[in-house]
Amino acid sequence: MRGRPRLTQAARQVLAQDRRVLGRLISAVENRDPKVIPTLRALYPRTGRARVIGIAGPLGVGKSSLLNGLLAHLRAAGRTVGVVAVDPSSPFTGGSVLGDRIRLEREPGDPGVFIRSMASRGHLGGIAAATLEVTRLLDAFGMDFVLVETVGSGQVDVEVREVASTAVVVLVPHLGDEVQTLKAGLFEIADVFCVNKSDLPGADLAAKDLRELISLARSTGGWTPRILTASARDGVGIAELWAAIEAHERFLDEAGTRAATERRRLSAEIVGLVTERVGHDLAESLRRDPRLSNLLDRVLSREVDPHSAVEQILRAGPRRPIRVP
Ligand SMILES: Nc1nc2c(ncn2[C@@H]2O[C@H](COP(=O)(O)OP(=O)(O)OP(=O)(O)O)[C@@H](O)[C@H]2O)c(=O)[nH]1
Ligand SMILES: [Mg+2]
Repeated sequence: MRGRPRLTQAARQVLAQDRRVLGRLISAVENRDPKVIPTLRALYPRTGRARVIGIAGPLGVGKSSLLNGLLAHLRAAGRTVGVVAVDPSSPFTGGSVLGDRIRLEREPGDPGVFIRSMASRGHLGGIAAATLEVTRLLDAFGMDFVLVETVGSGQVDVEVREVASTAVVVLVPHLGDEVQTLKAGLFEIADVFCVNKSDLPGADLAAKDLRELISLARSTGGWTPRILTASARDGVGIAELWAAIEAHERFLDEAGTRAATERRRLSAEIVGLVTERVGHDLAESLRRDPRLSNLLDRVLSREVDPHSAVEQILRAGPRRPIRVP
């Protein structure tokens, strides 16, 4: 075990709550700029304190509206909050276009809030990898909570599980199609279900349907998902939603599963990073190494099949020894 990595200038600025530097670092993470890695390394030992809460669910169910409500609730209680909205569909825009999408209201200049949108642009390591780094930056910056909204894609919603310790799945009355979505994966990720728009008819019925569905499902690790209704529009049910989130966070601590979950998450992250790095290095070698280029020619001419080529490449071993810093 080596000592703590030296603080970079940018790391020091984040710890001193420099918002401009924080924003710059988030962009660098989003762009997968390797120059940010020394800062991420330096900050890692100072993270692990913030609780990350995921808000997932189909398009337009009121995720951002609920997030607004939670934000106000937490600020009123004096807690600091970082918000990350992940949009899988939009191309990189420097995070401006999404501003409309999250429609978050906040006190301008409130130092206890930092809001950021992220485009995912098909990161090799997945959206989870970049989002995880961003939540860590917000953690190091000193936020008590980081709320992550994922926007309208089942796959991304599932990835929120890799980032958040508590996942809220938001639905609306008249579940119909959403029940199908649930079967496709949302169901497994939810620690808390929130049927929003309870000002519309059918919310209680939807909650009842969910309750039945859940009673059929296996309970995972001793936690039975909470189901509640809310109307973000009318500010109804927000405190209860937060109480359910807190209950799950408490459960993680009391059941002793937080560390195990965190360990699994880190394992997935490291495997993802290794895959990204090895894939990148290999692609480089394939471009540069004449032997590999020769191998490719033989695959092209059907002399060697792709699977045998993989075997040959793996047998040749890594081009560069793996160094553990
Ligand atoms: N009636 C009613 N409408 C609501 C409620 N909450 C949100 N809405 C409306 O639903 C629409 C979508 O709300 P958002 O909060 O943007 O929903 P979202 O899930 O974040 O949407 P995307 O990020 O685009 O997937 C808006 O027109 C809101 O005004 C609610 O409790 N009741
Ligand atoms: Mg939204």
